[in-house]
Amino acid sequence: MTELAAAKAALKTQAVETPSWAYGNSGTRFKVFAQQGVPRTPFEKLDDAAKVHEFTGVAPTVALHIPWDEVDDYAALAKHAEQRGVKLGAINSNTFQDDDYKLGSICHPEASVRRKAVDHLLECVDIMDATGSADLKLWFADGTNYPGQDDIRGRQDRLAEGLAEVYERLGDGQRMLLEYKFFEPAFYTTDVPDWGTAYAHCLKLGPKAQVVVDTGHHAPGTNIEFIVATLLREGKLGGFDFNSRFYADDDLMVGAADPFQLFRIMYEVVRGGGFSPEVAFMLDQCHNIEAKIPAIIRSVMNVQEATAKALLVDGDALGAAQRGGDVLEANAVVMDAYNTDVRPLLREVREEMGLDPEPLAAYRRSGWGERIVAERVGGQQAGWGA
Ligand code: PSV
Ligand code: MN
Repeated sequence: MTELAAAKAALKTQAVETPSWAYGNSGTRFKVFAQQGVPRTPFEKLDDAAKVHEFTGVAPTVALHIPWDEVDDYAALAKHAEQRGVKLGAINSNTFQDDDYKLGSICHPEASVRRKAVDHLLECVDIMDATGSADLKLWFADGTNYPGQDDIRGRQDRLAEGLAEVYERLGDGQRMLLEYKFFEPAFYTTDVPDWGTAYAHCLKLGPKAQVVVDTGHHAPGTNIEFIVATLLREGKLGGFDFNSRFYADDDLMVGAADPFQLFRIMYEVVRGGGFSPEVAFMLDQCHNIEAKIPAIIRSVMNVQEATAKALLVDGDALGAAQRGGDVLEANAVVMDAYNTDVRPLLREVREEMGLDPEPLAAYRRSGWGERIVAERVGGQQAGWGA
């Protein structure tokens, strides 16, 4: 197979998971701007997600957030997804929106609050059993705001204890993905602030615990691709929460702020053998001012473009330049791939997959956007906490 044919084959098997919450209303802490036609139920979120998959061909699963996507019958929700051509993906826990969690959740100083948080995580595993989801994605808002507020080391012990209980509950084929974030909402210490802390906990827990890299959760200037390369080398990269940041955890469309960084990350994924079903490629974004479904289609396309460029890096030429100490040539090989216009290649890939080569134009022509505005009248729109 030529390199181009191999790249095309890989692009056809790509899978980007979209987040249910990106289809609902969201905003900053200053204002949530409601949009017309936004889903009112988890079922309607899946209807929208199915459209993203229909036009991109590479967004076959949808992540849920509990309790935002709480329903009486999860098997029925899974069936609804399948009827529309998608499947339910990672179950995201939410231990950050109850008053009880003011001082943390599974790291809280009070045993009763820790119990409540762990019970929620166990409930999420029950939901995974019903939906057939493989991944439990954990992000903890836990931390402290002031020196002395709580015992940093004691909080780590509580974290380890809570995680261990949930880990024991995981069934065959189920994993926990532990996400880190350097600050917010806590501002002095965060209990899982970085990949090292997440890695240390996952290593102790065992093979079903893996680290998830949310691209927006790093300090400015952090070399995220180094983290990706290291976690892959250690067999501990469970997945990504893709999004873009200019300043903090901005949750903008992936590839919008820094497409070169996304390419560098995807290059390490390809280089490290991470372009496989063992690594979950998820979006974690909010579309506060832009139309949601087209923004998610654009994001999926941005991931595809970065991946295509990463697949086009000439490995032989790069290796030769690296071994020969030819710094400029090695850099040129990488930049040549990055500067390739891969849009014609992706159009071909889509045509070969039986898709319209232009997903955004095809979506616009489909009339789905107008239809949901006309039909989704009344009821309460989904959004944070809904
Ligand atoms: C936290 O900032 C985070 O990245 C986690 O993944 C949450 O579950 C998600 O955002 C949704 O708010
Ligand atoms: Mn995230």
